[in-house]
Amino acid sequence: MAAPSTPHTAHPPRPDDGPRDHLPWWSVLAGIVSGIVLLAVSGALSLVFSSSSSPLVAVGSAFVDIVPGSLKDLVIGLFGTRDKLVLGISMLVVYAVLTGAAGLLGARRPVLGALILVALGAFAGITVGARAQNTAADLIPTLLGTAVAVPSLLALLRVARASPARVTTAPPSAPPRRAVILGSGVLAAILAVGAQTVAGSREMARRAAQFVLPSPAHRARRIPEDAQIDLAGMPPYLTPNDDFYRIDTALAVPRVDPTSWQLRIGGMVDHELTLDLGQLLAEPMTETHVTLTCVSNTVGGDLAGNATWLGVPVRRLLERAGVQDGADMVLSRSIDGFTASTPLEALTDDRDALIAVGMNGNPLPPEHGYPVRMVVPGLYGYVSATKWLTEMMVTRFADDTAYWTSRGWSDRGPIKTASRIDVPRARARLERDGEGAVVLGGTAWAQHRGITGVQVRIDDGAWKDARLGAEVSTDTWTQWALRWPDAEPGEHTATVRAIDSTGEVQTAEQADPAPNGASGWHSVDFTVT
Ligand SMILES: Nc1nc2c(c(=O)[nH]1)N[C@H]1C(S)=C(S)[C@@H](COP(=O)(O)O)O[C@H]1N2
Ligand SMILES: [Mo]
Repeated sequence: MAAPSTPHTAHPPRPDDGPRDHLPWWSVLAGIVSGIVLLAVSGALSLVFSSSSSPLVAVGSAFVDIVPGSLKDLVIGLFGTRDKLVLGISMLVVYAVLTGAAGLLGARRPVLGALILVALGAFAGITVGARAQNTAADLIPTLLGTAVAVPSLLALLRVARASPARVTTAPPSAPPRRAVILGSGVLAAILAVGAQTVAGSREMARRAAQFVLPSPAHRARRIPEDAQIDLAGMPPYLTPNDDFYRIDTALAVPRVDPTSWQLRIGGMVDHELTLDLGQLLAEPMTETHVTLTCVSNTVGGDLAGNATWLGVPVRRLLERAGVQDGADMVLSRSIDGFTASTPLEALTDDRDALIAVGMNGNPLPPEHGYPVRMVVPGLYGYVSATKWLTEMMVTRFADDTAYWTSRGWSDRGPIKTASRIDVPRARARLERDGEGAVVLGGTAWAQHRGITGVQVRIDDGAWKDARLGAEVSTDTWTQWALRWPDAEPGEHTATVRAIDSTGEVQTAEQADPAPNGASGWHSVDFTVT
């Protein structure tokens, strides 16, 4: 098999000429590097367009959307940060294999290598184009990335082929010099892109921080000090924004431009409304404490957080729009195409359902929906808490479904009464105090009904009433503590259950998160010393 000759080759190399083993590896590397060029160039340009115009983000998001709904409790991690990382790494591995193959095949037939790269670019382009929030302009990063990557591949393949053994008559330094020049060009491009990415995200954070919140017309109740149980290891009563759990299908946090943001309210209404951010911020603001919970939370899990939210009551804007008879649902839509179907009555009764702009005294952090999201007390996030909100359509459950409800999750998402042991942690040790007692503590919630009691059982003993921290509102969680006066040293199991204001005792019946939330009692094994 004749290797491709360079212009400098005086004699065609013989089949066994040169270190053939090296040739494919350099070509594979050439393919991978040009693949990186594609991602780097398009990734950098996506800073100018939108996060969803990045091919990596678009392909990953498409994958997330295709995963069947029945897998949601398995892929719950997908929505937590770590499994997003796992998805990203798996995608990069597949991509490295494909671009490596482009290099390998390109070693023999450069056109074939180039075609594979073009095909990858086209696939990415189609995926980018299919994202709900993208416009034709969002294709530009992928197009330009591919346009730069293909000549890079051809150039790198030439370098890979120009191994010293073959270039017999060329000045000996020519191939290395070319390689150095090309290599450093690629490296410089990657570094430039990296720097841009960091600068871009800093700029984003800076802009978010500049947002000035209006002061509330209706202030939230001050949180009494004894809402917080004074016990080491208890979570803070209000969850700091940085520690607030994050669940969404967004691989890259959508970058919403506050200056062009608009909220449309339409569907079964008498008058459609459109508000920009200035108009929304000019509305009288309500401040309220609400505990948010994810339907994917498992018994004892931590996909729940409590914050002080600031926003405009949904009720007021719906009144202004004039909801028509027969409607029973509002389909809210995020800039990235995520939708939630919220029962109309939860948005029009007297609860503090908000179109929120503030979280714990700050503008919403980007990952929690900047600039505007929904917060509805009493409902799981998947049917109510749309982040990066852009649209609310008044409609009927009979006519429309939302992101998760079209994947098998329940239409109605009332939060189940739940309780959790935070102290001690599983398999931890509790040391007896001077009087031989230990203290257990935890959190209970039944949003919009409220917690009226928490009971704890040690081993097979009787249920004992825990002391409750102050109740701030029925929409927030309540902390509890139980002192066990004559704690016996040794291994024990504690179990907790809550009672809500309807008098209902939290069910012992175990259920998985799908389709409408986990149930069962939380137990913790621990040792008294
Ligand atoms: N745009 C968008 N909004 C969303 C989601 C999403 O995937 N996309 N997930 C929902 C779910 S399932 C939950 S539990 C809450 C979580 O809000 P948080 O991340 O601020 O805690 O957001 C809701 N809002
Ligand atoms: Mo969720």
